[in-house]
Formats: sequence, structure tokens, C-alpha cells
Amino acid sequence: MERTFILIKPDGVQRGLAGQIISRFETKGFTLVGMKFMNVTKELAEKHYDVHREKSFFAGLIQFITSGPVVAMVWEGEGIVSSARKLIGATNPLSAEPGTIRGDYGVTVGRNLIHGSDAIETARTEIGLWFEEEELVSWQPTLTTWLYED
Ligand code: D4T
Repeated sequence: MERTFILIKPDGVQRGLAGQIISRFETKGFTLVGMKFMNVTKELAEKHYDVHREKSFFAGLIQFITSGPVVAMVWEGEGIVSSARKLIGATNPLSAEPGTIRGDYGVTVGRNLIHGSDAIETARTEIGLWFEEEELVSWQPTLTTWLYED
């Protein structure tokens, strides 16, 4: 089953939106397999956003991600990588559709609440960066037969 890495950023935590954001993934029918509440080191933040190292917003982004606790999660489900990106919405919350997390709760790109892996391969890399294998819990929700056909 496909997995993705989801991060509730410091603004999501500070604004008390963690529960509502988690709820979106639960009610969609996805399965939580890993979760931790943590501060992010500069080293981890820089590795996570390595592709943006040369961008003008990189320093501000690292400062923001390390500014307060985050909720790091791994979720599982059929087609979850692209589906999670749809639930999250466009990078700029003002362009994100109403009904998406960023569309409903955010107003600026530098405070866009949540991160989700953009591809299956990226998800694998990010899960490996943020979690040890033993921190992930493989389990079969009893609801599965009501979410998936045989
Ligand atoms: P993340 O990676 O946080 O899920 O965001 P996206 O995948 O939707 O968008 P991204 O990689 O292009 O941007 C990464 C991160 O940088 C912030 N950002 C982005 C910013 O502060 N200023 C900017 O101009 C851009 C483009 C927001 C998300």
C-alpha cells in the first residue's frame, strides 16, 4: 500500500489546527502509520528542503520550519501521494481551492500550514529522513472492508 509523508508546519500547530488537519486524512479513509510531535533541527530542515537550497526564500523557510513544534506523520492508502496533495491544495493558499486545507485555513505561501510529499519516490525519501523503521506501525483498520473492494 502506498505511503506519504505529511508535516503539519509550526503555523498549523500554533493556530490549533492540528486536530482538524489530521481529521481530514482520517475521514477521507486514509490510515495513520506514524506520528510524532517534535521540534525540527536546522540540519533536518535543510535536508528536507534541499531542492530549494538556492531559492531566495530558503533562509526564511528554514527559519519558519524550525520556529516551533511540528507534527510529522506517515499516512497510508491507495493513491495517497497525489490524493493528499489534492486535500492539501495549491502551494499558495490564496490560489488553493476552498475545501482544501490551504484553501480553507491559509492566506500566504510562507505560512501554508502543511507539507505533503509530491511523488511516490519523494515520499520514500522523506519518510526515511523523518522516521526510523520501528517508529512506523503497520496495522489493518477494521474499517478496511468498508473503504476498499476485495
Ligand atoms: P511543501 O513542500 O511545503 O509541501 O510545499 P509545496 O510542495 O506545495 O511547494 P514548494 O515545494 O514549491 O515550496 C516549498 C515550501 O516553500 C515555501 N515557499 C514556497 C515560500 O516560502 N515562498 C515561495 O515563494 C515558495 C514558492 C512554501 C512551501
